[in-house]
Amino acid sequence: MKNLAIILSTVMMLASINAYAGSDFDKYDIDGNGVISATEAKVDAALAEQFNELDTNADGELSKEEFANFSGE
Ligand SMILES: [Ca+2]
Ligand SMILES: [Ca+2]
Repeated sequence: MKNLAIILSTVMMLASINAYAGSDFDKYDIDGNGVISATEAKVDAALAEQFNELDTNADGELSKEEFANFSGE
């Protein structure tokens, strides 16, 4: 559990740095590899909740196109 807390706080920190990077997609794509992983989605409770629904091709990552369907609520 301690490691998880460290990982999550690191993710949150990186997310806040990237919050100024531009679009919401870029904000969530913390490592900048062009897709949002399930781990990256965890910085936003609503996104994490909708992740499987948004991942229409079920590859475990959200492309920009898949993320476009995210309502943000
Ligand atoms: Ca990524
Ligand atoms: Ca996908």
